[in-house]
Amino acid sequence: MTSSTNGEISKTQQFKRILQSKRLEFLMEAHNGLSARIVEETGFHGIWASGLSISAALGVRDNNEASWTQVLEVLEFMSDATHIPILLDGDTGYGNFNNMRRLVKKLEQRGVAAVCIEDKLFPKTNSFITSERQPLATIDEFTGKIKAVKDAQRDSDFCLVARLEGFIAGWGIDEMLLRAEAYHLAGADALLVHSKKVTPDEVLTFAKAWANKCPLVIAPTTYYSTPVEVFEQVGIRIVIWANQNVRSAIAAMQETTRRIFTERTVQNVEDGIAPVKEVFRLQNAEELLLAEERYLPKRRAWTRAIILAASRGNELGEVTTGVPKAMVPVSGIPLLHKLVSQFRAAGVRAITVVRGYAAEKVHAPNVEFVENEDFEGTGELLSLHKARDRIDGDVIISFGDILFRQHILNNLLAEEHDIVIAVDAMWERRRKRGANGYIDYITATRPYSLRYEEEDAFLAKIGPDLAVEKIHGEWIGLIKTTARGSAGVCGALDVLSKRPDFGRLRFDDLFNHLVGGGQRIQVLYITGQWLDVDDIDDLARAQAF
Ligand code: SPV
Ligand code: MG
Repeated sequence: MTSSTNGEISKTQQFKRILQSKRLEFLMEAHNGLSARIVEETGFHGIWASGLSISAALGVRDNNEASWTQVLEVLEFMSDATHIPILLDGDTGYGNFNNMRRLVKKLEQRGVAAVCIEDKLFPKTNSFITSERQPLATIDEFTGKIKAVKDAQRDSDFCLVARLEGFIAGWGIDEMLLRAEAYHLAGADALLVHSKKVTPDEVLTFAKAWANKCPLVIAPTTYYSTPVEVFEQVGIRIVIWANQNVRSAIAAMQETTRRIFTERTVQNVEDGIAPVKEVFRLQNAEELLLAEERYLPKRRAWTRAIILAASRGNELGEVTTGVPKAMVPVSGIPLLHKLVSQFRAAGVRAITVVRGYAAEKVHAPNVEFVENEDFEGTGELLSLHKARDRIDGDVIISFGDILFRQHILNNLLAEEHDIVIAVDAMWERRRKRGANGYIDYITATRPYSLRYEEEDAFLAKIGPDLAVEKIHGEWIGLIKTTARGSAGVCGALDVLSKRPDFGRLRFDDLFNHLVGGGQRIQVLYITGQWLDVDDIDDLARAQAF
């Protein structure tokens, strides 16, 4: 049904208003959901679902080669994509009165406001092809069809436009008026007078003789150069621009395709075609993103991972000559690739890798890269700062030289606090020096416990020099932030980056700054099941991990 459910005026009522309008109204051709949406957003009050254009877009002739249900499918997309009424070019109704009745039922179900049928025979031919040879339906047959439509429609505002093909088939004004009278009496809500002439004479003659007994519609495809005021003066109600969208699409596609073919590049056409973003806008991609936020249980698909992979890893010696640590193979697969697959397995699609040393050697499928040219002798925060504009929304920040079991990442993603860090409670088992002899020990509000604890643990302090009795664990190099947490991290980076020693700062400086400012950082305890690759021994362990 086309009636509205939310207080808006229904599409059928909208179309009725167009028919009753005091001004000249225009319908613009569309042939699929995309063109229909463009017609609507441009400002037209209604859409002409052209038989010629729909069949052309489907790659077939305008001879009822597309079945009526195939046309219906196209209409459904058009109707779903828009809020303005659609007048379907229903050809001859795809059969006799009975087929017509069924068509009306289906059109109403799909929110199509009106149908136009022409007084020819099924299968029809386009009016501009061998028109003289096209036989007209008898008046009785066609008026029977009109009555059937009016009896079949459930929505009293559904409209029928009866199209007169008399001029096209070579008949004169008398036959046209005779038929017009009969169609009007049978219940047609409006008449479409068609002409193949390059001048508007026929339609103007008809309009004057008809004297507004019911609204008149025209499609000036051949007499397009006539100013619309001329139609307005004789009281014509609707002008249909019947096929200009499919024709402009054809011209544009031919030109673009030809250039790409001959020039063997898309570079020269790129600026002249719609950007991909415009495609997304027309598809209303934004709405889905908002709906996902509302309805999806987890927002991992939105989470971005930032992997810091700028350092060489000097402790690995020759292994990292010309190849950064992140690209060192572990069981044949570069560390970075392992990390990327783990993030993907957890549903994280957007991945940013900060690279620096031997950047040209750092690659991974479907990730974006941010360059850190100042990797030499600098701390981690400088690298992170290079990706500052990526710290937005839900984010996972990871060192590029760690390996961990998937559950660690999954558990981190499931935590809800604004900033969460993964901390190994079994730090004593490792007792190793990290990169540059540095280990991120932490003290939390409570130690790890085997029992179920009501209270989450929060970071109190982090650094390499904590008194042993104060150490509750070792941060493994994984952080998760929500949008609020990301804003907090960015704020802290903005402050710290003004310090003259920013180039040497590390994550412990960031965390301590945040904690000092009152930010709560949740500690997610894990027990082993991870490793970092700092030296040759680590690498050997990693092969077995
Ligand atoms: C159509 O658009 O399919 C029409 C109008 O029937 S015209 O092509 O101008 O005849
Ligand atoms: Mg047509």
